[in-house]
Amino acid sequence: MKSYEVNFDGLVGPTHNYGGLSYGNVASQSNSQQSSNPKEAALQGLAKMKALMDMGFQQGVLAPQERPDVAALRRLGFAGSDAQVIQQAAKEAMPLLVASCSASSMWVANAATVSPSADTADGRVHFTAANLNCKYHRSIEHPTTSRVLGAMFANQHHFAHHAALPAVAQFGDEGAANHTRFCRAYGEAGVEFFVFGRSAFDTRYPAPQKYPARQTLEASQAVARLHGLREEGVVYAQQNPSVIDQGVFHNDVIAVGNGEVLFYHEDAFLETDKMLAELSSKLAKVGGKFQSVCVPRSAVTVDDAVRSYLFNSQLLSRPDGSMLLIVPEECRSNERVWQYLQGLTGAGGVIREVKVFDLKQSMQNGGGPACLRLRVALNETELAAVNPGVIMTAPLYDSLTQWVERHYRDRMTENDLADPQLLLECRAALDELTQILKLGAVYPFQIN
Ligand code: SUG
Repeated sequence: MKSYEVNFDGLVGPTHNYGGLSYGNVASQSNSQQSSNPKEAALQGLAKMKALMDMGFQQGVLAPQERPDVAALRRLGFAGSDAQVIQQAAKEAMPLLVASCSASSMWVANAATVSPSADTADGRVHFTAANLNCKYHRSIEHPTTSRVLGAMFANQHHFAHHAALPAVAQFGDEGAANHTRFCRAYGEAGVEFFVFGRSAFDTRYPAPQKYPARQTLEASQAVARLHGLREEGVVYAQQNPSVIDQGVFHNDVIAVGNGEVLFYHEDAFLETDKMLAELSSKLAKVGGKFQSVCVPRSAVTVDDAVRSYLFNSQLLSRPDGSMLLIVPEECRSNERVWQYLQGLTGAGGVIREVKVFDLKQSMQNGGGPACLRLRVALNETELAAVNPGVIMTAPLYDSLTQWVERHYRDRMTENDLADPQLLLECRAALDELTQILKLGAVYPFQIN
């Protein structure tokens, strides 16, 4: 049976703004308080989805969330009408209003961890929504994420959904951003690679000194158990704490894998040789031949990687077996990174082509091409069971583009977030979106 990797991209929500909310994420911190352009952000994302679809890749779309999250503000003690809740929060606790307005659900690599049916004990595709509990503005995403994923992958015969892990730092889980899967073919059993930043219960593991390690070993292990993965099909590795301290807040900022290939920075992991050997032997047991492409620090420093987002790229398989790398424009403007990429594609290895996309609106908050997509490997039968409303087509691209043009503002600052009218605009837009994507009622304002 045919199988595919389907990339579901997060549609940028109408409140996209630069709130400076993510300590440890260099771009988020350095662009704090700048004015953003939600319309441009959404159109940049849609352009990438359309381009990948036009290249022949399977592409889907994941809906944004209801923001401002008035219910979250009410849980923090703000009261009255919706407008009063927003105004009171703006007056007394602006950082909380900003957090409740974040469009951070666009980075759907953090929405969930997904295990394809070929890896799981019950032969279903498993999803665990990420609790994202390291940052308040992200910790409020998972209830709606679960409803949206449930509406997209509703068929219980093929899809199993798990609630987010307990919302404490010991089970900090950031989803697919710290998870990669290696396989010979998408429909065959593979090796799932979980990368964690620290251990919550075992003091033998080192931890970063400056910035938080968002993913724990115990969270990754819990996800592997929930999904029914075989021990032989799982490899755990620790991120190098010193790169977390340099701004690598997720592993997908320093490594990306696809098929039988891991593309990574020399400083990305601890005990790299042991980890590569385990990946290689476990992949061999399911018939695969592991290949790694290491980028030496002498060619690209960790700082270059963090600034350019070289590794936050999409590594995609082409029909001839070679691979294509989708990188952000920031890679072309970094001389060393661009030179490295020229050498890489010219060397006759597996990665043959690089395509550049302008995702500046998202990049300024630390979200590159890979952050914007959730990968779901599906066989033909499973793909046919996905809600067809969320699979990208030329007409859907046109409808979504027109929807963005109609509903989005082209400038957003803190003052705009305090405007109660914004909530009404967003709800009107999202109500229409659920009809376009055929999701049914998924937002708090639609179900309460
Ligand atoms: O969680 N930025 C996100 C970026 C997530 C990128 N995802 C992956 N690497 N997979 C984060 O730090 C910034 C929001 C603000 O500051 O307004 C933010 O949430």
